[in-house]
This record gives sequence, C-alpha cells and structure tokens, in this order.
Amino acid sequence: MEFETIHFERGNGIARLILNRPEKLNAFNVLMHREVAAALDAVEADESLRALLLAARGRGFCAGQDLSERNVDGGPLDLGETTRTYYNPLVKRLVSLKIPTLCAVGGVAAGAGVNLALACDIVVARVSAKFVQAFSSIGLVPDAGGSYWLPRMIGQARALGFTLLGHSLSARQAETWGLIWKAIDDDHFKEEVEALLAQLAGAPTRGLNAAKSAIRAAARNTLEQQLELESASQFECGRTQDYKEGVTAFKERRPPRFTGR
Ligand code: T3D
Repeated sequence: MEFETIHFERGNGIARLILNRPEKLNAFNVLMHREVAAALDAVEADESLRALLLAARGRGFCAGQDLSERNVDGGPLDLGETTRTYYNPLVKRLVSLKIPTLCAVGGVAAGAGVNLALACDIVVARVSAKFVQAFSSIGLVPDAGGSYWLPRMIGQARALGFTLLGHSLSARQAETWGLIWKAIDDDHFKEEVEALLAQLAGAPTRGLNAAKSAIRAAARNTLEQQLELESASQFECGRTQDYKEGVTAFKERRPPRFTGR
C-alpha cells in the first residue's frame, strides 16, 4: 500500500507502521490520520499478522497534532470534535488490536505523540528520546488517552507534575517511572526492537491477546470480576493449538513452534 505520510509494510507476520513526516517531527495532520486508519484497516483484516510495530522516521517520534493545521485567528476551533473524530478512534483501535503492539520511540514524543505510544502494549525508547506532555504549553488538556494512562501508569503526583509543568522526561526516567517498558542504548536500539518484534511474532498470539485484554481490563474490574475474566480467558486459551503445542514442546524438551492458532 502506498501512502504519503506513513510507510506501511507487512512481512513474516509483522506489520510495520512508520510515521513519515520527519520535517514536522511526524506531527499528525488529517491525511496522516486517514492513512494510519487505512493501515490499521489492513492490519485488522490480515489474519497472517502476529505483531505490529509503530515507529517513525527522523529525529522525532511524533509531535502530536500538527499545529500548522490549526488556524487560531478565525472563530474558535472545535477541538472536541477533532479529538472525537481522529484521536479517540485511533487510541481505541490501537488498544483493541488482537495482536501485540510494540512502539519504538526513536526521538522526541510530544502531546498526543506520547499518548498514542502509551496506547501500545510495549513501549521502548532510545536513551536519547524524550517525552513531553506539551499540552500545558498551549492551554490544552492531555488527550489521546493521556489523562487516562498517566495516573494509572505513574501515579497521580507524577501525572500532575508531568502534565502541568510540561517538563520533558528522559527515556531513562520514563522507564524508572514505569511509563515505558525499556530505554535502550541508541547503538543497540534497532537490533533490540527487531528481536522484540521477532519474539512477539513467534509467540502464541491468541494467548497474548487474552493476556493483554485481561491486564487492560483490570483497571475497571473488581477482583471477583477479574478472576472470572481470567477463567473465561483460560477456557478459550486452553482450546488453542498454541496451548497444545506449548505443553507438548515442554514435555518433549524442545522449543515450541507457535502458529498463532
Ligand atoms: O488540535 C486538536 O485536534 C486537539 C488535539 C491535540 C493533540 C496534541 O497533540 S496538542 C499538542 C501539539 N504538540 C505540541 O504542542 C508540540 C509542539 N512542538 C514542540 O513543542 C517542539 O517542537 C518539540 C518539543 C516536540 C521538539 O522541539 P525541538 O526543539 O526538538 O524541535 P523544533 O525546532 O521545535 O521542531 C522542529 C520542526 O518541527 C519545526 O519546524 P521548522 O521550524 O524546522 O520548519 C517545528 O515547527 C516542527 N514541529 C514540531 N512540532 C510541531 C511542528 N510542526 C507542527 N506541529 C507540531 N506539533
């Protein structure tokens, strides 16, 4: 599929969605939203896929909304409508994909750029990358799920400081705070990302999907509900070929060959 603002490719069970407006630090304009949505359509329809990489070209990961698209000299803009139309569906789609998602943050992530990364299952970042909740600098509220993820992931005190002060957070600090999975030395970044992708693409896909759904549901469930969800998920996972393969491989003392079925 050919796009203008993203690069999208599929192969070996892996979809790679690469933001490609490096001159704007990969800020989102309407076309990029539409092209990302089309790429996600393709991901959802392709049953051969077992992992998604979200990454970006150039020195930035994503600077959030493209502010050159916002004409603030006319009447007031309806940003409720733009977030409902573009960012909210994107966050919901990323979160509910049935394959594991890996976000590789190779440079600065700002505004919605941070929060879209947080919608992915695993986030890694170059040590040189940084994260900025840039909303406070332009009088906005963290959107694209930011106000949802931050207190859950890093606690209210840090969420408030990070958001209200607008200070940038280094990748190491983001890792220490539990905002991301891992900060990786720049020299090893590409190979570690590829290794993680290969691991995810070779994993028992349905089991991973059930696991991520359960962990994401925990924030809104009681213990009773969560225990029942685990049992229902285990019922489904116990019927997969990958479960059978995992147990068989264990007994035969060999590496499992998961197929995602
Ligand atoms: O509008 C709605 O629908 C509501 C939804 C909002 C979602 C949001 O994401 S709101 C938040 C929007 N984002 C920002 O406010 C971030 C703005 N950018 C920055 O604060 C800084 O650029 C960074 C901290 C991200 C990086 O700083 P730095 O010094 O490394 O780079 P720079 O020189 O500022 O930027 C490099 C270029 O990218 C520059 O272009 P130029 O001068 O070289 O032609 C800059 O204008 C451009 N750029 C960076 N961010 C944006 C952008 N262009 C358009 N929109 C941007 N968000």
